[in-house]
Amino acid sequence: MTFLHTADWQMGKPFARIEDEQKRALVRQERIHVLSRIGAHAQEQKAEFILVAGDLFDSPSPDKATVSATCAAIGALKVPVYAIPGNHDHGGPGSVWEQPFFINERQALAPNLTLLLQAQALELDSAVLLPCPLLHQHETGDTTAWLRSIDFSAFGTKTRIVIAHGTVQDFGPTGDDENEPSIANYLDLARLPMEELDYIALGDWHGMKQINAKSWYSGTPEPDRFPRGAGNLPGQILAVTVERSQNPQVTPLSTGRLRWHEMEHTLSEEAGLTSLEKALTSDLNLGTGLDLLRLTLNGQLGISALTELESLISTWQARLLRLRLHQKISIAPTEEEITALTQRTDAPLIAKVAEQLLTQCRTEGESAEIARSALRQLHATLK
Ligand SMILES: [Mn+2]
Repeated sequence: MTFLHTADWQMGKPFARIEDEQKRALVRQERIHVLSRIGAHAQEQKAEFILVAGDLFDSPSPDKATVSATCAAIGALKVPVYAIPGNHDHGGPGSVWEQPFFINERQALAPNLTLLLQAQALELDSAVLLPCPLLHQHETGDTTAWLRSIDFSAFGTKTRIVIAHGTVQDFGPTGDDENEPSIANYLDLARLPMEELDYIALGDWHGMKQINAKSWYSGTPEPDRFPRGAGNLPGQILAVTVERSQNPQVTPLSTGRLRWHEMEHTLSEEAGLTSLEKALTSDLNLGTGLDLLRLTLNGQLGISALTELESLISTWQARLLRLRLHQKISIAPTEEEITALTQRTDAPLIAKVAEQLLTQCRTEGESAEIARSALRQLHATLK
């Protein structure tokens, strides 16, 4: 039996840091579009169903347009979809899952979607789903605890699949969810009766990750943030083929379309801006309208080169869906520029001011920053 495992769709994620309204809409829309790519994989793999291991929506109160678009995209999937609530869209009173608008849209547009809102087994023809839904944003207890003491003999030879959302180990100071202390929603897989289970579909970690022979995070199908180190592989779903009492065969399938890049580049007067342009166009192959870039620039540039850089940056700001720039370049006027500013027999006052600004530029702090800016303006005026 084969099914697809996905999680962390986070439909309606606002992407508020993308200033341009059209680009922001495009990035948001891509999260809906990814479902059609998941659907194509479902057909190709002859998947019996699709599991969503939490955080289908980005918030417990998504707007109506997001609810409608999501339900329509799920309805187009042609296979049953089973989902549990995660920390972003937790269940319980007042949750999206209880709102009349969602209930109506699910019925009208996504009759193939089943929400698993309770920790209780759901028997399908070929498998038993064992959901561990989150009913609060921060669950202090382990949502998988109920599986430690149930009678598995009732399920016979059906494949047993756990669906859970949370942290299984300390991946870093704050887990994967920047708003969450890693201690919340902790899943103690070591305490589960592993031999009674066949697959554990995990959500919350946005990269794909295998935890043990039977437990995997699928990651988010469409990347939603800049890379977090090697080994974090978002933009995929998992095709899982599994039988009772056998280790699952898990195949990652690519679904992501947006490209989130991270790059650090050091500029120098000698190398000029060509090295940066080459890095952006040939190395990263940017410019397809699907790229977002976090760029850190180090090094030193002269006054004219810095102005050229600004124009290059504004071009890339237009081309990219987002350019997040960490500008750490210091100004280092070239010999020519220094001469042009300070050796002015025709304007001794300008020469004097330029001398003072140059001295101030070489210091640290705010006054140096102001001096650099003043020097550039002075240089521009004299050109
Ligand atoms: Mn989550």
